[in-house]
Amino acid sequence: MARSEYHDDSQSEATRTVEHGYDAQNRWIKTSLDADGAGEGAAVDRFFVYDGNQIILQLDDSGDPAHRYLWGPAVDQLLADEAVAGEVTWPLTDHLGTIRDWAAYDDETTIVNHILYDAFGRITEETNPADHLFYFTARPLEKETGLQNNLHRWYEPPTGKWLSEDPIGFDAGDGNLYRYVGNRTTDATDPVGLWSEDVHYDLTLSLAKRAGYKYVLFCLSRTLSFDDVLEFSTARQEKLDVKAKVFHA
Ligand SMILES: [Ca+2]
Repeated sequence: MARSEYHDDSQSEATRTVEHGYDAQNRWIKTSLDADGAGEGAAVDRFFVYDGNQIILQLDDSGDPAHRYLWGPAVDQLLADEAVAGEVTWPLTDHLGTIRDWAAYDDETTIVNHILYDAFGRITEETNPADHLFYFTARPLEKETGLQNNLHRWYEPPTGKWLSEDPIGFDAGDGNLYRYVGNRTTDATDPVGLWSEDVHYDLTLSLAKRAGYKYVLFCLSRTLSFDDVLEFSTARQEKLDVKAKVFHA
């Protein structure tokens, strides 16, 4: 459990508190918002149920389902948000998976929310702020704090920074522990938050898997000898084992 408090000044009581709950796998499973902090109002809870690394259900304060989410096979590929008490809305995303529009369909398609962002994922305009959970790169945004959850780290879009160090530390091969995939954001990705992968690798693996292949041999753009490939493959095996679980979950 982690707690954030908001104060008007250093001497005053909290005017708002937010608590986060996590499970044993470090997944964010609960937010408790006390909108008036030390005031008389009670905190309101939200709970999240996961399938692997994706939130598939959002439960309200009573523990009843409020939203159900449908995911595709690609990294953070959100396909639909079903509000239990409302309608199904469909995200229209860009190449990063960022949701630019939410659409509803009832004989005809209607855009129910159009969202504008700055380059670092901060929402600059939203035509109809609803209780959607997913925004920049289709990761969950906690509007109570303005923070985006990325499994092992929270990201703060207004400052464009992670709030904590890379959980794998210097194993990332980067002296700066606050960077994402060594700043190679145009050709690397980190779907789980514990390593980086070449985007071409992920794309090839995904396509090969859909085509029914069980094994894929990857080579870098330079020419590799067979020994190079063996060494490369062995070093990657541990990652692949874990990754396979993620892909086949
Ligand atoms: Ca209170």
